[in-house]
Amino acid sequence: MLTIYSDDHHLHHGRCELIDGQLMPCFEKPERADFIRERVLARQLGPIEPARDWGLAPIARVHDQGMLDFLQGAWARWAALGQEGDLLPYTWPTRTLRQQKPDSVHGQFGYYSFDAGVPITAGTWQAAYSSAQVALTAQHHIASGATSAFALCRPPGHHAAADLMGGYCYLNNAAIAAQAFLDQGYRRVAILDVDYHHGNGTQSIFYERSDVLFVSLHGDPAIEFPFFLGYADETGAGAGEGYNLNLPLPAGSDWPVWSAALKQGCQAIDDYQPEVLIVSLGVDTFELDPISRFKLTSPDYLKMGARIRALNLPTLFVMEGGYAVEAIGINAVNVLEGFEQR
Ligand code: OKP
Ligand code: ZN
Repeated sequence: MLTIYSDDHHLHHGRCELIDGQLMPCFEKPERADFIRERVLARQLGPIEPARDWGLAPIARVHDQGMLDFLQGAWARWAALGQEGDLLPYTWPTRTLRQQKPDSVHGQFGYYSFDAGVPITAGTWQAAYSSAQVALTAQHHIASGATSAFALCRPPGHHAAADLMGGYCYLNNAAIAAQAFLDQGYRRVAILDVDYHHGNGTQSIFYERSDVLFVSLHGDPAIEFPFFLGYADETGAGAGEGYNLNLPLPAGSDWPVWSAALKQGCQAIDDYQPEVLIVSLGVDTFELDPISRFKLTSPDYLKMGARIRALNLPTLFVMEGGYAVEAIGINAVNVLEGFEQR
């Protein structure tokens, strides 16, 4: 399988995030992608190629131009204020407050985010932009006839909505790739999100559309981030009614529980008869993940890949979460090797 990778992800290295009332070093760190890349090489999964530059247009097909302008320009505005530390949002337009974009950089960051897990550093725009280009380059290979490709994206994307960043995500790489398929003439795209967290951004982008089926297995949002989306009764709206399937699972879910939900999700994908499958590949379902509560083991990821292969669809894997860095390469590449039945 071909892997697409960009070194630009190193340009994004946030310092801190708020966990359990304490400022901790960011879990979403450059070593994550480095370990995955090393495992791809060690297992000889296939060639690793750089991203090509497809420009802003395919990103703007999914994201709000105001948010893109903000993300691109935020660091320069922050630095011009004499600041050197990470830019973090801290006030959001929640209930009782007005939904309008203020003038200040902090106010605008609150307007374009839903949590504080999105530090903007000097290189964040370039890293997020290149992460989207990684997804688009892998998308191009599948549109050109490849049966699979691995977009080694970092930063991840599935929490990012059209005009909201959050949960370590700035640009929704999987959604940008899905829209690119549609813009190139595909009529039905399925997205299977196996990350531990609900892909609220991806769901919201396609919620009222029938050309993208979104299926997500994740920790029950009643007890898990992102808390405010991802429930089973969210089935789509308008033309999108019936094209959104959430499969929330309890804390402690292991392979028997998780794989039963995967079977249900795969049945829905099979019924939809998509022309292509995008897998939002998070491996934070791992038993040793520091911020998650599922119990998948490293060998389980081989079985996961084999199940996905059985759908018999051209498949684009887009990297999302996974924070047990010493195992992230093994687990992510296990899915890809299971898919290839090597
Ligand atoms: C991003 B992805 C834990 C706080 C977690 C955000 C998690 C974002 C996950 N106490 N905050 O879906 O892997
Ligand atoms: Zn996650």
